Amino acid sequence: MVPNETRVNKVTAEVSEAISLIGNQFAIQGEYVEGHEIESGHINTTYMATYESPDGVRYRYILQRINQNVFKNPLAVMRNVECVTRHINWKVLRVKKDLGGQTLNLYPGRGGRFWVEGPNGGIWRCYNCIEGCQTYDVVENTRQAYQAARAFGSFQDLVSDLPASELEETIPGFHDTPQRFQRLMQVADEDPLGRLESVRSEFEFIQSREGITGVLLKLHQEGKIPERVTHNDTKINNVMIDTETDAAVCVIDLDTVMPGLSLYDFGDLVRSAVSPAEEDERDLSKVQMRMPIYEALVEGYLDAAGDFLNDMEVDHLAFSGKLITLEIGIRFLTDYLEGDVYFKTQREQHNLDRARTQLTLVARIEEQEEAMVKFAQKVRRGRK
Ligand code: GN1
Ligand code: MG
Repeated sequence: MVPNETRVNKVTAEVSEAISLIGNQFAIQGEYVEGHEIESGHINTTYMATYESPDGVRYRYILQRINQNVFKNPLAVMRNVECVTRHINWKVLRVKKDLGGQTLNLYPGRGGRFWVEGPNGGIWRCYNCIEGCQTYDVVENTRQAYQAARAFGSFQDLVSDLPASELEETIPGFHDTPQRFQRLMQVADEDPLGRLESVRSEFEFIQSREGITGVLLKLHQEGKIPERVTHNDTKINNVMIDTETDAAVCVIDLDTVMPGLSLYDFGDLVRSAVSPAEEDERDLSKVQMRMPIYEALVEGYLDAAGDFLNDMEVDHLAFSGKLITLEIGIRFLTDYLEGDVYFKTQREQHNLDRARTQLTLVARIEEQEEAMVKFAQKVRRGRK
């Protein structure tokens, strides 16, 4: 994989001081040494804080402020994360005794909860830092794809006995693709910044695919695919990979864990792994659907989750990749038309660049969709 080299940034003395003020509110040992900013994801603000214990050993912690523009009820997010991390830790220790990897843990804060309020407001939580690992934005080979998919399949397995009713729907309609489509139509109608004309072809590409947006929700309504506890943000850089062995160690970013459809989780893996291009690549000729990577994703996911996914789910693995790629393309384009109010951006037209890679990938998947469907069915037959 190509490591995301820009993940850890230096911070000013002022920010470092602010990090220590937050960190010192959590039950972590030692004295604050330094802080760094982590460029992770498009949503939350994330820092790494290093503490030194009295015997001179340094420990690192992840401090994260929940983006309340995105998560309107941050305490519900925290309740979900607490529930899931507790369940996974229990299950890894008591049921899957062989896993033995690192898991995500929350540290208690002042006030007895797993979050504290920052000096300038906001809800912060503190996680352990998964050591010896890295996240990656682009998959380089099939081994890595297999590992990542197996990790998300195992995650699905780990939470399979957690009742969905324990979790709150923190972002209603998060993977309601028809609703995402309607929202784009509405924003295009209003066209607040007059950007629609410049994205006419992207917009029409999406419009012509309205018919597929409701396929998975309909299968669910018809009782053909079940609701499960799902991760909902299974992009490839949400798996911690062991720097030395390339083994997937731990799935991170549990903010969107909610009741949902497994296929959206598998689909997001396809979206984020099959192309050798970054999500915001401007040279669209680099956006490709690499069949061997897709095949490794199917093998890895089914090795971990194949025993409980039903035939209908397996039949739609390829489709799910196309659908969520379209969905994220819709969301990036909507945000571009609205003036970049949701996803963090680093440059002009950033969301438009992102939308374009997604829509190009949809087209690349369509070209090979039939073979992709057949492959998943073949693997399913082989497992029976
Ligand atoms: C956001 O947290 P992060 O940046 O990995 C988004 C996902 C999108 C993703 C696209 C809460 O995820 O839904 O798939 O960007 N998360 C939220 O890269 O909206
Ligand atoms: Mg996320």
